[in-house]
Amino acid sequence: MNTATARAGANIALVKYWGKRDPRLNLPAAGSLSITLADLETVTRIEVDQGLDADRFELDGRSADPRPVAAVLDLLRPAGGPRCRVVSRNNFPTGAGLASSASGHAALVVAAAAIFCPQMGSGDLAAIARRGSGSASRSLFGGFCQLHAGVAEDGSDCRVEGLEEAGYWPLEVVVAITDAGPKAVSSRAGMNRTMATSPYYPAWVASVSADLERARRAVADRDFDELAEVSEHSALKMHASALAAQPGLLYWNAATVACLRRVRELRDQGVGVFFTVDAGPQVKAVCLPGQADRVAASLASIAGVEQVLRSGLGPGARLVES
Ligand code: 2P0
Repeated sequence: MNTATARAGANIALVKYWGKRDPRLNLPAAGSLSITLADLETVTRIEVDQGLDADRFELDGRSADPRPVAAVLDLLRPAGGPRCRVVSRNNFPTGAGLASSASGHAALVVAAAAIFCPQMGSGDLAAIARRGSGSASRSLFGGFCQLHAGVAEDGSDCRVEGLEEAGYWPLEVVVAITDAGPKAVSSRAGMNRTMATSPYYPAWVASVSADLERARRAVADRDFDELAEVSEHSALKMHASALAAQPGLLYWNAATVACLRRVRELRDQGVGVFFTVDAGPQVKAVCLPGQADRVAASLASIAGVEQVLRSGLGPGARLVES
């Protein structure tokens, strides 16, 4: 096969990943638990081109740095294997804290494996996606999944466990975009700085396994109130550890804070909704089925909210017939 196209949804961690136990192998210091989105996605086409002497990468219609893409391709193709033309498109703002690196790497790995390693199983694919971006391994799975950090030095027990498919609990996500521009500090740089300088980082890592247990149980019981509590706790704790870095990482703006407050007001009024925030200023509001219209209208009315996106939960990364 000389060409392959794959699509992958972004994912939103409810128990966050923030920090690594091995930066070289990109092994997380603690596990994470996420939902995969249906409607915020990356579509990536790879074409082998024997005439190229280096990989080419086009992202959202523009030529982009091919090195991260080449590094992932090198994990899948034979040494000295052919170079590729990679064309990738996100249907949502890139690099703004909306998990574009997760969906992007997941789509890339699935398409590249179809060309170079068609027999590869999902566990090995997830490990390669993780090397590209820790959160990407979670976008290989649909619905609800958990990334286990493992303890083995070679990363062999760092794996993703599918918990439930998307239809098990059809939650909806409303994303309030408060600044669609690229963020000032990447997730990778931000977590490295937190690991190196935040006095709260050890406490963050030590507390994640209890959050994972709580979140798993909440998903198994479809207990929304419990999932809301543990998810908001995990997000705020991740940001607390980042705020305590030197210099402190402040990913939020005024509209971010206004959205967080609004989500809590709505919940106090009986609306099934909770928030989470990643390494950027956007707020993701996770809603019980039937609640997203009200949540979206309320967040859209906040000063500084530029746009509101919506998504249901969706499947893991997959090939597209080309
Ligand atoms: C997460 N984030 O669990 C957390 C919460 C952002 C905040 O995973 O260094 O791009 O490539 O492994 O996966 C974003 O970090 O970091 C991320 P690398 P990645 O979704």
